[in-house]
Amino acid sequence: MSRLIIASNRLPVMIDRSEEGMTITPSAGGLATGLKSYHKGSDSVWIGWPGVMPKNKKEADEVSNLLKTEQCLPVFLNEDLITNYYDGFSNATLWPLFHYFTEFAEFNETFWEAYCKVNELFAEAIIANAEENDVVWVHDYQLLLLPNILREKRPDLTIGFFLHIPFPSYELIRILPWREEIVNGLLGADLIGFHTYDYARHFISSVKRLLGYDVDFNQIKLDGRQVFIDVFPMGIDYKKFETHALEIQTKPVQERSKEHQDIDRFLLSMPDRKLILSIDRLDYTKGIPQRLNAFRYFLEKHPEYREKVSLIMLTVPSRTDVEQYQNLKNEVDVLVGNINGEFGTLNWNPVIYFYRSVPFENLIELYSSADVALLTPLRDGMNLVAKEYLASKVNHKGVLILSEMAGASKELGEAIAVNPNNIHDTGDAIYKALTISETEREKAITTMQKRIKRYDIHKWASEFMTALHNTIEKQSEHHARKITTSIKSKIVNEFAKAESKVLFLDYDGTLQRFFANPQSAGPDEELYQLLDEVADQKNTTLVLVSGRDRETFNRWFGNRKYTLIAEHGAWLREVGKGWMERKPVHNEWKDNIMPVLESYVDRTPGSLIEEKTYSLVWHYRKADIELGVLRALDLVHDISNLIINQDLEILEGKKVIEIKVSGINKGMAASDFIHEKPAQFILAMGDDWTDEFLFKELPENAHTVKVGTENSAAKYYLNNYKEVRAFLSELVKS
Ligand code: GDG
Repeated sequence: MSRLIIASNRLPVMIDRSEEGMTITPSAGGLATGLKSYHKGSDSVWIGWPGVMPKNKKEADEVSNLLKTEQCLPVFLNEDLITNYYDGFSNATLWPLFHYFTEFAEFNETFWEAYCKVNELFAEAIIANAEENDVVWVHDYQLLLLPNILREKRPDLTIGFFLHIPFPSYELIRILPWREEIVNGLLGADLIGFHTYDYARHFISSVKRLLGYDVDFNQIKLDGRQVFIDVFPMGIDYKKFETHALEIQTKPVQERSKEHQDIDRFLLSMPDRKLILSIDRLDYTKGIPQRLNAFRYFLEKHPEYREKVSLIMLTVPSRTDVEQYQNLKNEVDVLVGNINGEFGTLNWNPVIYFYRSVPFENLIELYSSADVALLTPLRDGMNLVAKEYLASKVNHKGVLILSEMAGASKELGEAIAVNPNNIHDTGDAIYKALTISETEREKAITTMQKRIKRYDIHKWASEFMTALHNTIEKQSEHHARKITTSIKSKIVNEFAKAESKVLFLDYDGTLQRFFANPQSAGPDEELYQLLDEVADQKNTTLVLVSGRDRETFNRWFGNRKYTLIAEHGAWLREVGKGWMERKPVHNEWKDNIMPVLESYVDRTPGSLIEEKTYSLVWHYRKADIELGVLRALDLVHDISNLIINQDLEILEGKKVIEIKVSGINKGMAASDFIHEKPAQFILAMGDDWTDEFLFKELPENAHTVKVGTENSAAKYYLNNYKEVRAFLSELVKS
């Protein structure tokens, strides 16, 4: 059975150096709790940075031994790597960029090199521990390159990836100097999970725009592999919060913690006292100054609430040595001081501000006491605090005000949604939260509670793992027809024995890779040599059959010993002879179609028209990828209406639409050829839609090979042009 290896920057336990030596404590995060059942349930292992830098081998061994008891393995990072990989590329480049704070994003070559290095170190640690076919689940933005490093070194592994922060729009990603590397890094995974559909959609758009891969719904088609993209909104350990909140509520007042008693006293000191709560790390993504300004606006607009409502703001220190964070701290300190100075009284502080973290017990007390949670990040991957607050409101007396920019807002539709940049809107939401009717409040919270109770952290983790295992099945379904060693040797044997042989080979995408500019896609020396060898085989005819125009084909292959079929079968040129037209031309239709295509070129920058003897072709390979696909759909619709009863047909190829005289296709050309020159051994290979005619028309005994992973009438498939070349060289070497 395959084992699970989890990889994340930090481990679910933390190691600290104390006077007695190293100590180990569990970390409280949602991820650790959620994956615990998987982690502990099998002989799985969790790999990550333990949080300390051992001074010597003895200390390193001590850390490793402690971690072993928790099924964890360390990746040790030195100070330099922490500065450049963690503080640098992760937190000063990716974090601001992915949260739409481009002005804070630093692009620094040293950061990048350290980031690559640490991703390599993680890969080494995983590979050293991974058995064949193990499953690896990689987490978050610190390890974006890891999936592809693993894929290249260990293709047997099943790799999942989950991103905990937003994946931003392509407009942001395109700024990054290492954008292709980052997107390619992720594509090493079999399954990539995001919190929301928006993040998934942004990722797919970046893949299409940067790398040009075809995407079918939620599958990205790479050379010979598919990557699945899906949405898994992370949940919390609902039961844990609910149970603790129940315990706290039922505790007699005198047994409650000092902090809880303080809160109780505050609430009871005046009738109608209300508490609004916010909890976050002190980070510029959290919208803390905007929130304070909204609270000030609320107090100005509703003086009747003065002395009645306080905002408890728990702000956890974070990245304290970074300048932006220090500036933010100063800004928040000043704002809190101003509001308290302006509105406060001897008995009342409008903002109760804590700049520290609190133990879990106090956290639950805050959650269960607060009448309103005011969570207004400017960007947030998910925001678990929102869910934790809801789970802790066991008496259902809570209202959630939640930023539209938090991933959680997609699931928590019953919350009061605000745009955190709109101070007035947020201030009015506070008023609404305080005046909402009891029935409405209870209905909203119970609906949300039901939802997040059902899709909790355990469900989240198990859904991801199930989806990851399903990708293995889907990939293997697809591999059923892959040319295996035994199929290959069968074909090679037949080829060696046959007395007459013909090979029909498509050109673009089959023998040569795709180029953005089709004119640059001429044959390279390696290909010429290979094709010459094929054509030189005894009793063998090599036929190149393509949609290309005959002038180009003549220029590339005119002096070679290959038979050429150009323009989808309209023209044939046998070795040593001139071009022969296979069907009389009727071309008057072009005058009607050309203006339509021209109007599409005008409206689709980067697209172009090619005129061939029997056809007109609209290419959109160089157009904006999404616009191109949209226009192609429209074009097919427009042209279909125009060509009724005209003996014309439309072919949809890879980023091309071709309108051509019907009855001319690669299949008919090939079958006419076979009719004239029967052969014992027939092989046909092609990657495109137009090659399907070839696969369908050839006799049953022909070996037909699709290049690529799409559905096909071919019997077998190979992944890409490189595999085709390797296959042909084996054939000729036999
Ligand atoms: C990433 C994404 C995404 C906070 N203060 C205290 C405390 N906390 C706990 C909360 C909660 C967690 O920290 C913070 O939740 P976030 O949702 O902000 O999660 P992060 O791990 O910071 O961030 C985020 C998340 O990943 C999950 O994918 O939601 O968008 O940025 O669990 O309870 N806990 C204690 N004392 C505190 O003072 N004990």
